[in-house]
Amino acid sequence: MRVDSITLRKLNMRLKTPFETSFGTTHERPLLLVELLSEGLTGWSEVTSGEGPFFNSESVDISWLVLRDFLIPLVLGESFARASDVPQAFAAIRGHEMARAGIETALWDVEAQRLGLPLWKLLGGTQQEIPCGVSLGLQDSPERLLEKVAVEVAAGYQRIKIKIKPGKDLAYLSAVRRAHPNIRLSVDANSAYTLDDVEHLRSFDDYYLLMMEQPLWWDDIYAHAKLQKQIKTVLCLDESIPHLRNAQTAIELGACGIINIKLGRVGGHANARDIQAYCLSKRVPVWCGGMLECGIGRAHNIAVSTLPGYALPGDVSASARYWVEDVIEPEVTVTPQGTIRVPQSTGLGYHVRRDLIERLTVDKQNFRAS
Ligand code: OSB
Ligand code: MG
Repeated sequence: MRVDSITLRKLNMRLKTPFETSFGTTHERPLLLVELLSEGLTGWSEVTSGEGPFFNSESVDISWLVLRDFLIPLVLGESFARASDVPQAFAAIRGHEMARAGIETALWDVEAQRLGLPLWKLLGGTQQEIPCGVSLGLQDSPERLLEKVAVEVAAGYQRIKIKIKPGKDLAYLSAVRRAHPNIRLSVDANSAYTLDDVEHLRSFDDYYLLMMEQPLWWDDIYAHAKLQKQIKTVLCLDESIPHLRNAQTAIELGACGIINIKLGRVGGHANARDIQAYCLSKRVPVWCGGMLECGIGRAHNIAVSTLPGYALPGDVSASARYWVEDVIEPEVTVTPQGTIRVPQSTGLGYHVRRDLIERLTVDKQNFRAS
């Protein structure tokens, strides 16, 4: 597959409701889309960096610069037998996993189309229907959170995750647990606590959570291992796992019992699959995280979630929870049982709405092989 042309597009899409985490609030989601042309086929992907370097060290504008000046020149005009060969071409670049994933995952879409396969089948997926959960942002009051939880439970979602931070945790958690004694419930702190909070975090053990996601520093696996020894709630790492080696370190150290896999955070499908295969071999359940993606990133996440070992509901939910209008057709919908039925057509399995994308585009640059 020769990389003939790559187009980067920046879009601004307004979230239906602002999403607040311990690191900030997103109203407008800046999106960075990659359109890759190869021998007559078009692959699409989404770079999942945020508006600033708050989740990890990347941002939409930083990723754009790294793509433009470093990653695109390494692949433009080059031929790849398989999309899984792309990470090797980027071996000299440190970090910037989300930017790398932008090119790698677009080429996977191309490869699947070339072979006439749905992307999930090319990846080795086996599940035709994937279990879904939701991630609820920080709310102004426990009452407001209870309203949100009730809506998602009624919609059928199989797991509710609530964002927490110091001062917005136990009161919220106990209200939800009291109202819903039997739901699968988890919390995500996005690194809002420290090891001085061990006693406090131990009191979360009373709420029989499915997991506690990334309570401590984004880059500190050892600290999570120390915490895990002192609490019963199973820890799940998100920010701390940018590649397979950190997944191996975390599991060997006992820093977590579950891993959240995000395509962007780990540099694309090949790396995500390496982590999935390793976790499966260690019997560590994984699930697919989300980064408030539009339909293109969401379609890639659905494909990822079909692999063996994705045993827990992911954060991949219906388009309509985020967007008035999504950029794919049909939009992603969730069944009353809280599942997504995996599309059967080739590539991503959804039609990309180029007209809507053009209308929402605020910046665009094309790179063509000579
Ligand atoms: O930590 O999982 C996270 C959103 C932005 C940045 C980090 C995270 C999240 C979410 C939202 O939890 C998941 C989603 O609904 O896409
Ligand atoms: Mg998280």
